[in-house]
Amino acid sequence: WQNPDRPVADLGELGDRARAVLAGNDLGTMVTAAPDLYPHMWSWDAAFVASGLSTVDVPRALAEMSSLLAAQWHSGMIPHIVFSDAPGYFPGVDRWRTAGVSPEGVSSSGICQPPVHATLVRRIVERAAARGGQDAQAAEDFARSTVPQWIRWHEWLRSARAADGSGLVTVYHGWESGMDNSPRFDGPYSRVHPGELEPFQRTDTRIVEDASQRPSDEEYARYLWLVQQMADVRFDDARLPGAVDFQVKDVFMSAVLAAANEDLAVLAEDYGHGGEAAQLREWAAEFREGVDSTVDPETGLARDRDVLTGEWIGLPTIAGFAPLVSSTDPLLRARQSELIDGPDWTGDPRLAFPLPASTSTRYPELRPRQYWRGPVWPVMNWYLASALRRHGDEERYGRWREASLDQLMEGHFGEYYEPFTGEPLGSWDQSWTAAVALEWLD
Ligand code: 2M8
Repeated sequence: WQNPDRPVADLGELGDRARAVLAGNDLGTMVTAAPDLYPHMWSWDAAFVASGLSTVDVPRALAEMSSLLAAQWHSGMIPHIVFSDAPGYFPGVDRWRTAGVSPEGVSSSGICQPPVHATLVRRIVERAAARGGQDAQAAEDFARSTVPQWIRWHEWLRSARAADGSGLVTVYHGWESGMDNSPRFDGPYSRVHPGELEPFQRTDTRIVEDASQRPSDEEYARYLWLVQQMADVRFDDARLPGAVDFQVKDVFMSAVLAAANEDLAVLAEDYGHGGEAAQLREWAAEFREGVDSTVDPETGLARDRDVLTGEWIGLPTIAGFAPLVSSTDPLLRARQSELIDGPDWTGDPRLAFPLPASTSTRYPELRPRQYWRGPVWPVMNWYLASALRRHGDEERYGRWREASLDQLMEGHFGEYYEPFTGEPLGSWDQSWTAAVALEWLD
């Protein structure tokens, strides 16, 4: 892969271009996840985007989070897509059949995504506080008024998705994990047999013309079948367990929630909701322990579990490093850190940049160009690196920062990258990629 047209001259230009990508994708009250492929707001994308934006414009970053919160369901769920008026994405709001279920005036999907929000809100608030003046005031006002909504979001996750006290969050769709077609879900999806499905036309493969970079049509049929099953019970949390053919304890999402509970406890204490902080810390511990308990002693990787069959899912994907996000066990952290430096991951000498791919590059089923089956995702690398740093690992953070900036200098802000050639894949000008470029540069 040789970049013909867009190499970036220096880090200053990288920052300018990243800011231009976010400005170009900004509809005013939401930054779309990508210009053509994803012309709406995605829940976890919005949190990363807001964090990146806060390096430039704190009020705009807070407005992004407010737009997302405005779509919160009465149950407390924050939906995975908030739809803009732009056409061209499938499945759109009509296919979701959320009208009458979502709050009045809200146009959204009916499922959720990983709860990175509180972690990134805390980051934005701390960044703004360090700046002082109006930014600090705006962030403080935002935190004070929205902490209860974030708490409701976490309460919903605990009660609707992890009431069993396992410290592991159930997802009813691969889309909820954010890693849609990761091989982690192949087993559970192989047991989803679409029945009579309303006909559909995909739009993603019209935009990403090389279909091998996207999930297959067979996979999409299963995705749509699950949407239909959930819509048929009107996304009623109590009825989902009896209605949906896909139920997985998602270890990575659980780690995200453990970390976010810690962050929300800090925000709750600082901004007038100290009474709830102890509960949030209890949940943080519960999910932290839940994640640690899934680690396969042989491979050292954390595992998902198929709720419907009881089987562990122990494939070598990036989700196996969930403990690096949440664990406080020094031995486990040391083992995972060593693993991620090793030849199956960032130590593979064939890599264009020493960064972890979404699936081990030694995995026989690796698909280096296909979405969550192998490519390197800049957003994941930043999220994981910031978790490493928070646990004191400045050294690895520094290495990944350098490699990530090298990777991004080709200038397309790709959604994901081919691990061995560094070719940008999927969408270009992807918002969360631009956002993490700004975070690395900050
Ligand atoms: C991808 O997912 C959407 C469905 O939610 C899609 O393929 O249409 C995933 O990478 C997801 O994690 C991400 O939030 C979304 C927008 O960037 O795209």
